[in-house]
Amino acid sequence: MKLSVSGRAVAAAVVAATTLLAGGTVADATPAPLPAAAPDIPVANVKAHLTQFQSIATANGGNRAHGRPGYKASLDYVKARLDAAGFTTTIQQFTYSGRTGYNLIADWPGGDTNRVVMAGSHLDSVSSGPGINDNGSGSAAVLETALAVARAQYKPTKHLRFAWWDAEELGLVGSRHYVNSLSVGNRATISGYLNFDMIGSPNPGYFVYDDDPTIEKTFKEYFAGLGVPTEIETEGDGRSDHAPFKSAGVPVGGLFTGASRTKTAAQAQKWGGTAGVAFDRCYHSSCDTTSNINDTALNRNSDALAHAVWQLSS
Ligand code: DTR
Ligand code: ZN
Ligand code: ZN
Repeated sequence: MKLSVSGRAVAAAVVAATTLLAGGTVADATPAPLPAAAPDIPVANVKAHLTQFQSIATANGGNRAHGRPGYKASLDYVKARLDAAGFTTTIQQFTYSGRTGYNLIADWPGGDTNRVVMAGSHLDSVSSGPGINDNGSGSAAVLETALAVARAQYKPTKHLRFAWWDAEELGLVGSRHYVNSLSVGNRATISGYLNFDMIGSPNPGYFVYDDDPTIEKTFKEYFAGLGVPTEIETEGDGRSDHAPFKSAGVPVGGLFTGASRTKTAAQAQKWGGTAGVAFDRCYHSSCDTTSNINDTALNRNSDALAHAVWQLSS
């Protein structure tokens, strides 16, 4: 549960009074500062980005795939929002299957650049559809969290970096290119990489990657505070852009609401939704549109993303 500022002040006063009554001093009574609390991420803002991605796909052959106009238009949209908000953005180009690929990296000025917290998502879709859940959902939530950092003028101890990958659907190509381009020393500066790939599935589950224990705990505690049970993500390692970071020894974690696997009766009991139906029936299909999103799942995961970014960088 997030304590409000007044709630935290009351809690601190209770600690102080208790300590003084027990013969301690005010210095003993002063609790360590709590990490700054993340702001709520307005799900309407996240959905507005999804509407943009949908419009881009519709205007560009129905997809946002690597090497197609819809991908570059998606990247230009995200970059323009970040530039306007004060981020330092970099486009990293590469070539794959004869087509130019583009990763977008956005650094929030400040913080210890020897301790970098990264949050990322793949921005490309498959060629058969607009890819709004896969992975407009993750891309929009990462974008809106970055914009929330700017709105708050957040000044964390660690350095914040956000990333949008190209060609994940072709085999984690963009994220692998990024990791491979890092020197061993630069890899060591990344204290954690958080991945968000499909976080708004229409028949959602709440899955947390079971990789780095600190990152996993951060997400699990957040959902516990909401009273939402979670399961560890078991669709197999290596299925998204955290894999190249993990292979390079970077602590990783992330969230996932499910793809083509079927929700069990037990899962429907704890999460709602429909048993015997896929978490996302439109996975890699033309029907992965803005209608293929569960707003509650998108909202919860966007807020969990922001919570982890604030907590792990404070
Ligand atoms: N590979 C992702 C979808 C996916 C499938 N299993 C997982 C597990 C964790 C994250 C993502 C995924 C894609 O199709 O983009
Ligand atoms: Zn996919
Ligand atoms: Zn994906």
